[in-house]
Amino acid sequence: MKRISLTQHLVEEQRQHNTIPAELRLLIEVVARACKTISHSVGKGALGDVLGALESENVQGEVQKKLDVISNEILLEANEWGGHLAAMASEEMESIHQIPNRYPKGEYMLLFDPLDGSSNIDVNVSIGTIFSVLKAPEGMANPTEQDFMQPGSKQVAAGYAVYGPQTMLVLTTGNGVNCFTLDREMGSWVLTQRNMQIPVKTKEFAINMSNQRHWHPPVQRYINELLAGTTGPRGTDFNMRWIASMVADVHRILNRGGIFMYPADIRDPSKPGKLRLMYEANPMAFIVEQAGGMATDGKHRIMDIQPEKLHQRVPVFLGSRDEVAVVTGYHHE
Ligand code: AHM
Ligand code: MG
Repeated sequence: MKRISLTQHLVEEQRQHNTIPAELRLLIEVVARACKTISHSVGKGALGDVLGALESENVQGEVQKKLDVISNEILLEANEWGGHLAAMASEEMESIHQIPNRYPKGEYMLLFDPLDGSSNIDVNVSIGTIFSVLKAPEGMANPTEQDFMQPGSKQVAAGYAVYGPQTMLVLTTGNGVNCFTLDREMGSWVLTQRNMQIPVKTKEFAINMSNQRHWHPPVQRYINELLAGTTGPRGTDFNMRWIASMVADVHRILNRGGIFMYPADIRDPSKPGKLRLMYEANPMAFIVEQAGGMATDGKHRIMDIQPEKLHQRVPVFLGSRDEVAVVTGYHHE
């Protein structure tokens, strides 16, 4: 098999589609390199003294794990000096991170969830990094938080790294979705899946069932119908998977179909769901749509939502098109 590296793939994509300017390519390569470093720390586990929690909490009041903070620092340090970025934002930081004045500034803005699926860190289950790239407003040397408030449809690139039995990088720049596997001996990303496509139909769903009693009626109805099996309205048996790591759940869905849901519920109207629009929902929605799937907040296309806050939460329904359409339809009835 001819090995195609991440660099070669991006250069070829630029020649073919003209959508990856050199600056964006370098930015993606720096993010990919940071993910390699995070993968290395994750792989060390207790031997690298990276497990366990810190005393600190992040802006959402969640206790930070050591690896959350380590991964955040790796991404900040790797991306600060390259000259491709105007600013960064992270799930782990309250406000945006300006590029220090000692470095040149570029035209892009990077957003990330440095380590997604934190509850899995200490039990050696797949976790990941999610990122999204936006353009800074023209001529803006020091973007403000307001400049990040762009709908997901404005993303120029999005991707995730999944740290599982293998470390993989899944990436879109708007011309389909491609997957790279980290060759640990060579330290390079090798293209292993081209143009990933989510099967349109599925018999597999992913949701945290322990919240069932709190869901709104459209979600109750949809899941009850799936659970009813062959004698129910869907006339078929559905299977369930929940890794509690969005990256790993989405990765499974990209490969063999399925629907992933993290709905809002009746408990706290000020918290519409758990997942964050800018670091989780938007980049995953971009990837899923590019792979022929669908992503909504129950009512609207996720990538059309006009963000109001950096750490805004949204309900998420994404994956195989036909199933996302059904549950979205129930929200409109
Ligand atoms: P995190 O960013 O704090 O890790 O939280 C996001 C994660 C998702 O990866 C996953 O889908 C979800 O939280 C799991 O939630 P739950 O604990 O309800 O199973
Ligand atoms: Mg997360």
